[in-house]
Amino acid sequence: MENVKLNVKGMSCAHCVNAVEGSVGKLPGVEQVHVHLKEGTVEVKYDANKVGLDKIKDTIDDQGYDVA
Ligand SMILES: [Cu+2]
Repeated sequence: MENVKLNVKGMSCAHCVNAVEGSVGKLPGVEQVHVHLKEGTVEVKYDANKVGLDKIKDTIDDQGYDVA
């Protein structure tokens, strides 16, 4: 399992948390996803054999947020 903390801009409320956690959490291979709203970060635990970091970043981007 890989553990990564991404800096994500634009998340401001519970809706954003749900959008990010919901979409990333649905990806096959993602074990756990947690948004830290005040920090502006997203922590993801994932199986690198099943899902790539690029895919995770793209998914957050698709929800309308900027991944650093
Ligand atoms: Cu929001």
